[in-house]
Amino acid sequence: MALREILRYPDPRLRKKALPVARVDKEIQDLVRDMAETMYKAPGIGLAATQIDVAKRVIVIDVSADRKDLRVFVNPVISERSGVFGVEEGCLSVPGVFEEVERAQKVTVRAQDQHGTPFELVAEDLLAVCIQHEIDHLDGKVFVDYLSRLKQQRIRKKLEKQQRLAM
Ligand code: GNR
Ligand code: NI
Repeated sequence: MALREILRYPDPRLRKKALPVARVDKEIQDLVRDMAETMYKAPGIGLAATQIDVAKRVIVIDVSADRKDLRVFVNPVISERSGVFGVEEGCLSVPGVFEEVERAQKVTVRAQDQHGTPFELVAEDLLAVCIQHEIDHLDGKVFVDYLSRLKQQRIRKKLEKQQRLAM
C-alpha cells in the first residue's frame, strides 16, 4: 500500500479524461487500495483516480461517520438523476475552498466493484453529491467550474500563491 500525491487545482492534469477499465485485475485492486489509503489519510469522503494522475475510471467513496464503509466504483455511469440538492462542497484538489454547487438529489449509478462484479446503486443527498463530484473528476471537471468566473479567478490566484509559498 502506498500514499499517493494529490494533484492541486489548477494543475492541467486534472483536465484529462479518464479511460474505462477493461478488466478489474491486480493492478486495479492495488490502485483501489492506494486510493482508499490516500482518501482516509487526507482525510476526504471521496477520491477519483484523476486526482492522483491515473487516467482510469476508478472512484473510492466513504461518507460514513465511522469511516468503515468503503465504496468502490469502477467504470461508474449515472443512468438516472432526479431532484435538486446542494451542499457546500470541498475538494482535496482545491484545499481550503468550500462552495455550494447544484446537483441532482438522487442518482442511480451502475459500476463494478473491486472484484469486477457489476452493481447498481440508488444514492441520495451527500452520497449522491459525492458520486457526481467524483465522476466529474473522471471527465476532467472540478467543482469550481460551476462557480462564477470571478470566484474561479480568485480561487486560482489563491492556490497559485499557496503553491509558490510552499516551494
Ligand atoms: O472530501 C470531500 N468532501 C466533499 C464534500 C462535499 C462534496 C463533495 C466532497 S468530495 C471531497 C473529496 C474530493 O475531493 N473528492 O474528489
Ligand atoms: Ni474532488
